Amino acid sequence: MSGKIYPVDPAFAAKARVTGEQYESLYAESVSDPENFWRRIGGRVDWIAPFSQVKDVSFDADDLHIRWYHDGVLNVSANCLDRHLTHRGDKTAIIFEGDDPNDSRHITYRELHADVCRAANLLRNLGVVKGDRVAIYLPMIPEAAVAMLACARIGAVHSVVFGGFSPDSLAGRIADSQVKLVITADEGLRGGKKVPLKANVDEALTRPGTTSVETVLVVKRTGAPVAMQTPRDRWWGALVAGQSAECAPEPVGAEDPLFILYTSGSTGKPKGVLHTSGGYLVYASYTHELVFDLRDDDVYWCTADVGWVTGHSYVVYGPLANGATTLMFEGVPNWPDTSRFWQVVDKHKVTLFYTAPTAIRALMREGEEPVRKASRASLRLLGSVGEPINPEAWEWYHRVVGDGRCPIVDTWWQTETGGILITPLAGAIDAKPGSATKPFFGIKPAIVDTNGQVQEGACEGNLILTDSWPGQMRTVYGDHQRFVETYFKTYPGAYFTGDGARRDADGYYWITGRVDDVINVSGHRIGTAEVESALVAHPKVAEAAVVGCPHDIKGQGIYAYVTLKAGEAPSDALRKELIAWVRKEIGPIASPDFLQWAPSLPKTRSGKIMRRILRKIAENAPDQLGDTSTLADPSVVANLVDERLIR
Ligand code: 6R9
Repeated sequence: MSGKIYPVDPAFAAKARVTGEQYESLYAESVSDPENFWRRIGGRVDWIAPFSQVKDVSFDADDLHIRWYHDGVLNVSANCLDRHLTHRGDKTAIIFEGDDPNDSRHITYRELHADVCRAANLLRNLGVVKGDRVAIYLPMIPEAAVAMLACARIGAVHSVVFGGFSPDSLAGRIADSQVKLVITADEGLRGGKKVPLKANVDEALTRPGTTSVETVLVVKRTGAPVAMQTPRDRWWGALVAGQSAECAPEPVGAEDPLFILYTSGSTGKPKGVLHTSGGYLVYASYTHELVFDLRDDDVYWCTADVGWVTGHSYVVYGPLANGATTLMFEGVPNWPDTSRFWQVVDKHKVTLFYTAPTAIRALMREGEEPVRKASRASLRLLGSVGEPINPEAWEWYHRVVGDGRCPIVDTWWQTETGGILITPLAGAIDAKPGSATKPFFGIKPAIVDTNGQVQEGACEGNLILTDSWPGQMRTVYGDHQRFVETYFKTYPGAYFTGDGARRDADGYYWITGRVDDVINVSGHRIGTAEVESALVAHPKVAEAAVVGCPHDIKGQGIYAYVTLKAGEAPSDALRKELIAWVRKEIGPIASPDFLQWAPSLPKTRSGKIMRRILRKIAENAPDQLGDTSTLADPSVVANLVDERLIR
């Protein structure tokens, strides 16, 4: 089970930022003397006032605190822009590739600096001050990065909401952090289809709890007519044009918040993951430089949307802090055709390419021809993120996309971790398809058994992290107790990732997937509880239970069991209606792939739904249901097995 090995390419290693020997010695130093290690690495950021403290951390649930560089003062946007102006002012910071293949442009660091200053001045003039929350609900256009950096420039806290989320999901996020200003666009454009972003904002702002919003700034993207409410709604373009292109960066404490990003958990509403400024920037930029073996002339493309953490750390903050050229792609992999990714690679001479297994699997299904049509000669390193990559997809990515000559970095991390934690370094660590390999500097993973005992050597269990790193989340916005409960109570003294993992005899980590009630759909986290509460909000639904099921392209699909209220009859029309309902309540990514009618659900005598059983039925493994004797009514299982939708 140790898998096939792809050794480090000696030619790559000869020029690599980190070699095998350097990895071993730096890793050893980073975990034995984190204080000195991170003191040195902290110097990669420009500080307005230098830090003297490095690490101040306790994972003890009764005294939980995580602080890095906490007496340092900096400005994140100045680190991403101003400090590059002398040497890289005319270098391209952002390459924008629009949904339409004829729509692209380059933005230099100097231009981006001016755009961000204008936007920051605008926000200030609209009354946004340090600490205020700003929601960003935009497509993948340069204005999204500009808006994020403008917030950072004035010390405002951004909360980017993925453009695929519904008005209700947006409203929930706005209400939770009492957002003062929303930045959106008239419409988004993806794969030739329009997304009514402004109309969604209008609808969201009719929901309870959203009256904190004073201003809605609207970027013109498609030019479609949209309703503008005065004085609330204002056009971004006209207003930024009138602002000064200079804006003094606000001095921000290392531990002042930079952003909130909502992510699904196993229970309740999405959590507002809070990241702060200093440690986050050190960690995002450092991992970006080393994991992607970054050079000054690289053209780096991460396909993630800024609505996800990968878009924060590895489209915007990491690359820009490193003075890199980062490509922002508005479109989708299969429009106008399934060769699009590789056409974009050739068009902009992309050297470093970072995408998700779900995209690789979808493209793999189309065969090699759409890939082979493009040269891809510029590529030198490939990355994967978001979910476990199955070895078949890894091999195809390597052999076809990378022509067998580009190393692959399979990077494991989470919204909560701020940056990559387990990954190969291409010049240092031999790859094994399907394994995220070894911990990055400063990261101390451990595997625990069901009793919480840390295991040694080759083993399998739950993945924990026994020490902090600068990019770690600091709290759940507005609910510190939930932070403590979710991550630090299960295994006292350690951060619990929610993932299962195996470690092989070579010390390689193989992430096996979520061990909690979170489903990883196309690399996006969906809480089963969220989908269940959307379903039961429908007037005809009495009860619902949602589990993950295998899915060829998405990795995991959403499998829902629905019990209707007395007097309601199942029908195909109702099934479609319920699926559409979830789409509308949460967003298209949460639509159930399968919806099975359940006359009743398997429950324990105390009334708890036995998801273990439902998962096995959804996996088409009715012979592995295990012990059903503790069920209040074991007979309900037979019906569910008979009627299962995957066989
Ligand atoms: C960055 C990101 C986090 C969850 C995580 C895990 C899964 C991410 C992975 C991976 C195996 C990888 N995950 N990368 N599993 N191998 N290389 O995706 O953040 O959206 O918060 O998801 O994704 O299950 O716990 P996020």
